[in-house]
Amino acid sequence: MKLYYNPLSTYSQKVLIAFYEKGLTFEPVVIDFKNKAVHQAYLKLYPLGKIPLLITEQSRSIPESSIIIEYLDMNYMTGATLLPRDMDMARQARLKDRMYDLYLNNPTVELLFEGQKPRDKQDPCKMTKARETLNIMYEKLNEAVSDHSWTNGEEFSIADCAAAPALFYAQRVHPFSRFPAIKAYFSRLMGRTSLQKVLGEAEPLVKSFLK
Ligand SMILES: N[C@@H](CCC(=O)N[C@@H](CS)C(=O)NCC(=O)O)C(=O)O
Repeated sequence: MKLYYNPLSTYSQKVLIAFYEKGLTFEPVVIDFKNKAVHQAYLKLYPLGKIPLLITEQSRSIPESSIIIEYLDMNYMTGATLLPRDMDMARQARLKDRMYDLYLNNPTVELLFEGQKPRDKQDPCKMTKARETLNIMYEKLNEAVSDHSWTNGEEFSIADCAAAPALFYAQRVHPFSRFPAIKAYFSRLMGRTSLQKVLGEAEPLVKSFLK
C-alpha cells in the first residue's frame, strides 16, 4: 500500500495511528504543499488535493481518513480492531469519529492557522466561533471519557484515532486543563506506542510550525 500524507497534518496522523495500531506497513509518500511542483503533481493524482490518500495493493485509490481506516480494519485482521464488530457500537464509533473531525479537529486547525497570522489579519469572529465549538466538544468529550478508558468504551477505536491529533494541537491553542477526564484520557493516548511514533515522526516539523 502507498500512503500520500504529511506528518504534520492531523488527518494524516489519524490514519498513521491506525496503521501503527494495526501493525501494518506502507510505502510513504510525503506531500509538502509548500512545494509547488509536488502540489501540482498531487492534484493530478487527486484533484481535491486533500491528504491522506491511500493507494491499495490492488491500485485502488481511497481518500478520506475515516474511509481509509475502515478499509484497513475490514481488510487486515491484525492488531487493534478499530471499528467494533457490533453494529451499534460501530455506529457510535463512527458518529464520534465524525464529531471529532468536524468539531474538535477543524476548529483547532482554524485556531492554529489564525494564530500564525499577524494580529491585524486574524479573524476574531472565526476564532470566537472555533473556541465556542471547542468548549461544547470538551464538555461532551469529558463526559464520554469520565467512566471509560477510550471514547467509545473500553476498546480503542477509530474515534480515538480522530481525537488524538486534534487534542495534541488543541492543548496549545485552547487548553483543556479544566477538564480532568480529558486530561487523564490525553495521558492514556500519549501512552500508546502508535501515537508516540506518529508524534515522534512529526516532531521536527511540529517544532518549526509552532515556533
Ligand atoms: N475529510 C478529509 C479532510 C482531509 C484534509 O482536510 N486534509 C488537510 C490536511 S490535514 C489537507 O489536505 N489540506 C490541504 C487542502 O485543503 O488543500 C479527511 O478526513 O481525510
